[in-house]
This record gives sequence, C-alpha cells and structure tokens, in this order.
Amino acid sequence: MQLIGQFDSPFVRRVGIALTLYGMKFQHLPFSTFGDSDRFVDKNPLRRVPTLVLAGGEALIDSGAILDHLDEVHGRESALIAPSGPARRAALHRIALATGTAEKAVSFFYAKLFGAPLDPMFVARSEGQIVAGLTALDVECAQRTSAW
Ligand SMILES: N[C@@H](CCC(=O)N[C@@H](CS)C(=O)NCC(=O)O)C(=O)O
Repeated sequence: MQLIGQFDSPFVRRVGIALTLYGMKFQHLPFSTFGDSDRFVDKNPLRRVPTLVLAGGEALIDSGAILDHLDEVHGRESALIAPSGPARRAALHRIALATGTAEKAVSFFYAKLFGAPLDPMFVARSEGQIVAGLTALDVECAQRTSAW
C-alpha cells in the first residue's frame, strides 16, 4: 500500500495517522502536488493528495473516502470513529470542523501564493472562517466526555 503526498498537508497527515494507529504497513511517497504530480496523475487525475494506492493497484482519493476504507478493513467496531449513533454524529461534526478549516486554510494559502492582490474583504472573511473553525474545534474537544 502506498500513501502519496507530503505530511505538510493536513489531509495526508490524517491518513498517515490512521494507517499508523491501525498498525497498517504502508510505503510513503512524499510527492509534491505541484512539482511531482506527473508521477501520480495516472492514479489521481485531479493531481491531489492524499492518494492511497492499494496492493492491487486500485487508487483511493480524498481523505474521507480513504479513511472509510481503512475503517472497514480494520473493523468498524474498533475503528477510530464510533460506528453509529450520537458519538458518531459528534465525531463527524468535529471532523467537518477540522477538515473544513483545513480546506479554508489551504485555499487561502493558494490564493495568497498564486492570486492577484487579494480583496481585503476576502482576506478578512478567510481569516475569520479559519479562526472561527479552530475556536469551535477547541470548544467541542474540551466538551468531550466519552472515550471517542
Ligand atoms: N478533500 C480533499 C482535500 C485534499 C487537498 O486539498 N489536498 C491538497 C493538499 S493539502 C492538494 O492536493 N492540493 C493540490 C490541488 O488542489 O491542486 C481530501 O480530504 O483529501
């Protein structure tokens, strides 16, 4: 199994952490989404990471879909996320806050890197969304009462 992508990506990190905690052996290919995307475009036409290549060559894309597969292989009852019910809904809410914040941060980073001078309204909105996401995540994590 090969995990494509660098660990500066929060989405690659969440897959790498799950693989490690599940004790699944994998080869890490730290290809850059920009400089190295020709090396994995046959596995992911979007040229995005993470991309997980299974032993038979099948490629899984998008961290949520990859984690769904890893949970299934590891066993849904002993997965890192509760299998059903309120605990699962609460976890999915925390995950949506975390991945949503990361998506905002990544797109804001790309806009600053490649975009024309940014509209101050867009900058303020993006920064506000990122800070609000992180703050909400802190609050939800502090309120956790279960092992999940
Ligand atoms: N929803 C995707 C987001 C993945 C993502 O945004 N990856 C970034 C790196 S952090 C990427 O590949 N960017 C290159 C691009 O979109 O062109 C996931 O959860 O895997």
